[in-house]
Amino acid sequence: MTEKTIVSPDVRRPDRVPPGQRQVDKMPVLQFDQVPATDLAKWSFRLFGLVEAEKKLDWKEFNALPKVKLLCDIHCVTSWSMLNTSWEGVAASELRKLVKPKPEAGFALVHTVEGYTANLALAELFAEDVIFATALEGQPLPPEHGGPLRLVVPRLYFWKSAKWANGIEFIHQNQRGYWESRGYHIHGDPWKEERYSREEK
Ligand SMILES: Nc1nc2c(c(=O)[nH]1)N[C@H]1C(S)=C(S)[C@@H](COP(=O)(O)O)O[C@H]1N2
Ligand SMILES: [Mo]
Repeated sequence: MTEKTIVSPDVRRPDRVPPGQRQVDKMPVLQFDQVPATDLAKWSFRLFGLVEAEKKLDWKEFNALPKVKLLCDIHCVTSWSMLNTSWEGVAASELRKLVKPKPEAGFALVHTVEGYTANLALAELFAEDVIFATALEGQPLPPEHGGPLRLVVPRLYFWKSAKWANGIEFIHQNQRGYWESRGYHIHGDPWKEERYSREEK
C-alpha cells in the first residue's frame, strides 16, 4: 500500500525556526505524569460530545483506517524546535468522516489516557497536516512519545500534540485543556509567540 505523504506548510518556509526558538536534534520527553502502560486488547478511541451518533473504535478498527505519512517541524513552548520529523498515522480529517458533528460544535477537546487534554478549534484539528500518529521515524511510536497513539498538530506549540490520545470530544465553545488552564495560551501559534495566557488578546 502506498501511503500519501503530507508535508506541513511550515516546512516550505524559508526560515523555519520561529521567534524565540532554538533547534535541537533529539526530541526531549516531556509530560506532567508517568508514561501510562497500554493494553491494546482493551484500547479504544472515542468520538463523542456534540455529534449525532458517538463512535468507538478498538485498536484493530483504528488501524484499518487509511494511513498517511506526515513530514513536519515541531516547536515546544519551552523553546526547542525540531525540524523534519516524520510521522505516520490516521489523518484527523479521516476520523472526522466517522461522525456527524452537531451544528453548534465549534471546538474539540482531545482526551488522553492519563487525563491530559488539549483544546483546538475544529478547523485547526481537522487541518490537512494534523494526524493521530502510530509511528515516528519509521518505528512504532515509543510509549514515552505517546505510543500507541498521539495527536500531532504541527502548526501549534507541541503541548497541543496530546500523547496517549483516546478520544475527541466535540464541544460548543472553546474550553481550556490541561496546560491552557495552567498559564499557557488558549491557542498557541509559535509564529505569533502565543506562549502564555497573559499574552492573549
Ligand atoms: N497526554 C499527554 N500529552 C502531552 C503531554 C502530557 O503531559 N500528557 N505534554 C505535552 C507537552 S507540554 C509537550 S512539550 C509534548 C512533548 O512530547 P514528547 O515527550 O514526545 O517530546 O507532549 C505534549 N503532550
Ligand atoms: Mo511542553
